[in-house]
Amino acid sequence: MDNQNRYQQLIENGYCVVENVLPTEFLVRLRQITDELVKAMPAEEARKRKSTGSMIPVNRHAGLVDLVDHPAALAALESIGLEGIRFQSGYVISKPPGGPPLFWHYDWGGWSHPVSFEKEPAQIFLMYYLTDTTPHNGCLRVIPGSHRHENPLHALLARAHTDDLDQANDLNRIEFQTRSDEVDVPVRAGDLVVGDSRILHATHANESSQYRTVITLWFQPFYADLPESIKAYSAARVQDIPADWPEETRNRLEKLLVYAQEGVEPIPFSRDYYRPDGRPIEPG
Ligand SMILES: O=C(O)CCC(=O)C(=O)O
Repeated sequence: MDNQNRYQQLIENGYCVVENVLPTEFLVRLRQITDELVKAMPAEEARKRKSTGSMIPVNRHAGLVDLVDHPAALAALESIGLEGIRFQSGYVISKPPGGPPLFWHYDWGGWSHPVSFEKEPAQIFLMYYLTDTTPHNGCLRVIPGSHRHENPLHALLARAHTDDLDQANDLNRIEFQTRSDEVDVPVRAGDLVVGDSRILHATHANESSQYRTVITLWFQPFYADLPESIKAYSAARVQDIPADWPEETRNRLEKLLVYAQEGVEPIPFSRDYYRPDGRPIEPG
C-alpha cells in the first residue's frame, strides 16, 4: 500500500499499518527495557489490570525516548501526510500469558469539543508490538469507521477503564464480546499501527505462553492548528520528565512535546458519550 492510500485508510477506516519501521537491534533493546519494567511491576498492579495488562507510563525509562523520537517512525508519519506532529504520552502495555481480551473502548476524551467530529483526527495512537501478533496471542481488533460514524456498540459501552472492566470481572459483558463488524489487525514485530484515537478497538485474549507487549504512544498531527482548549487538554496529560534524566534526553523529548498557552482552560477529559453529530448519549 502506498502512503496516499494509508492516509485515506486512516481517514476512512480509522487506522493503517506501516510495515517494518523498527530495526531488529532496536526491537531487542525495547524488549529488554519493557521486560525490566514489567518485572518491577508490583503484583497488586497486575491484579488490578487483568484486562489491559500492564499500563506502565513511558516516562519510567529514559530509553523509551528513542522510540518517541524514532527518526524512521517520524519520517513514516510525515510521508503519510501527518505533519507538525507533537507527543502527548504513552504506556507499555504487556498482556501476560493467559490474559483475557481487552474491552472495547476508544482513547479520545475530548468529546465536548467540536474538533472531535471532524474528518481529520485531533489525536492518533501509534502502537508498536514487540512480538508478532495473531488472534491467538492477543492481537488488536478494531471496528473500521467507528471513529467517525456511530456504531451500535457506542450506546452499549460502559465508560472505559472502570475497575470492573480493568479487572475483567465479567467476561460476558458486551465490552468483551466479538462483534460482527470487527477486523483483526495482526502485525509483525516492528510494524507501526497508526490509529485515530476515536476508533473503537479491543484485543483478543493472549492464549499463548509468552507475554505480548505493545508500546502505545499518543501524538497529535498539525498541532499548531488545533484549538487552544484542545492544546491545553493535551498539555495537561503530559507525563512528567524525571529530574534525573540526562539533559540530552530531556531536550529531545521536550522539543516534541505538546504545549499550551498559559491561562487557557482545558476542555474536560470525558469518555462518557459519543455521537458523530456531537449529541451526548448516556453510557450503557
Ligand atoms: O493492548 C493492546 O494491544 C491495545 C492497547 C490499547 O487499546 C490502547 O493502548 O489504547
